[in-house]
Amino acid sequence: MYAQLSSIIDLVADEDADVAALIAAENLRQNENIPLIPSENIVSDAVAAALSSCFTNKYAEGYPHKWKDGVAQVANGRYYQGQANTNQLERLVMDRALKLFVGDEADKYHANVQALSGAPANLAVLSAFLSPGDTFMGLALDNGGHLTHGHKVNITGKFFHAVQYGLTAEGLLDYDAIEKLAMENKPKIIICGATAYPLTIDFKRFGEIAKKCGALLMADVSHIAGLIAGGAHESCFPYADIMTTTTHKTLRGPRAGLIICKKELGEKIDKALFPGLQGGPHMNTIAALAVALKEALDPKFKDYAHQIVINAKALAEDLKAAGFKLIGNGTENHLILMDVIHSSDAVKVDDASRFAEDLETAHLVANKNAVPGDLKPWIPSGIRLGTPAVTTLGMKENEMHQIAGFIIRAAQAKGDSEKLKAIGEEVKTFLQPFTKG
Ligand code: DSN
Repeated sequence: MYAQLSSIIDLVADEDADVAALIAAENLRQNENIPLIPSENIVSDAVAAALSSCFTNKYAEGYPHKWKDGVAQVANGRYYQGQANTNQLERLVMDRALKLFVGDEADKYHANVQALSGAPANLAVLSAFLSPGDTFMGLALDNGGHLTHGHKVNITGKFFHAVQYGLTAEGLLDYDAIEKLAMENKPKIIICGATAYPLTIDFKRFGEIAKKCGALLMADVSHIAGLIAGGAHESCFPYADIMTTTTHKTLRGPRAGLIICKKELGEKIDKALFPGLQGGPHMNTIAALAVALKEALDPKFKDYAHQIVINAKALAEDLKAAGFKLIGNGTENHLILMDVIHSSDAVKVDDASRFAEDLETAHLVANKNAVPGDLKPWIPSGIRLGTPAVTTLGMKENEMHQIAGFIIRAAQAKGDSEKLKAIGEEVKTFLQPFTKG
């Protein structure tokens, strides 16, 4: 898949044949399966190369700035020597992140690019402003929220008092109900953002609710960051006080986390992340993030972001027409959530987990997912699909119609492994023009 992959595999093989074989096998798997998990994407050769660069060797605890009177002063705030290049690199990626997400308002915001991924980014923000037992609000996991938005098994739900909001029976955010809950509970932070919500989020309304109850608004835009960057979804700014995101989903960068906040909140967030939560940042990942952000600043990325949504809508329309029940009745972003148990007889299945496995037998990789109203989230009724990765591969509406056809036939196969494998062979042929081998 990557330009340099065969030489990378050869280099690894000289040292470790087992790992080289696994890398080659994973490359083959990625080339022979349609990637439909909405949180996955495919990074560029340049991002992949930066990830494997010599920056991986460098420890850089601290920041390329020091806080004085609430202002980040450009200075060497690291604890070890040898930081000439890491400091330049981290400042570069901070500047690019601000340019991409707040543009002309960059001087009012601060970026932290050190979170190892989304979960530590979210925990850093919560721990910056909450003491154990303090109240915050987030969308419940079984309604499309994230573990770190206050689920009881996660540290965010154990250490803090997490009030969870949900969706209406139709699968929509109910802003009046969220406002009522916020006024009753007076959270210090409200988190908006989701991992399985197919519609746009009204950040302005969330901002009004947060202001009314005296909370900070944290927008976790992990899923839609690339859509925001490319202008295909409204930005959370200026309504959010803090934005957190992973950088590897629609944003198409390395697996990492990014926090952007109002400047006056920056010092607390920086200190909560390091030394509060993490040690040394992964500078090779930060180098790869710099490359990914440069790619996202390119005008071509706007076309990419809009095509993701066009593709998701095309796929959703065909699936709906075939009888699948779509949560939210369709999609406005990059993902589709289907209640496959309560779909029409033509396509319904009796076990969503097994259907996810059937799809994989047919070389279509999606994930099982709870849908609103599921009484047992560990026995989900849904399948979640997304278009970021297939759009990266260069697919458009025509290919979405073909993918919908494969999914519909996989449902109609009702677990017949011969039929599923036959679809899989067709999928492999279909994918060949889109993969680099
Ligand atoms: N695992 C991510 C997702 O698939 O949405 C959330 O962290």
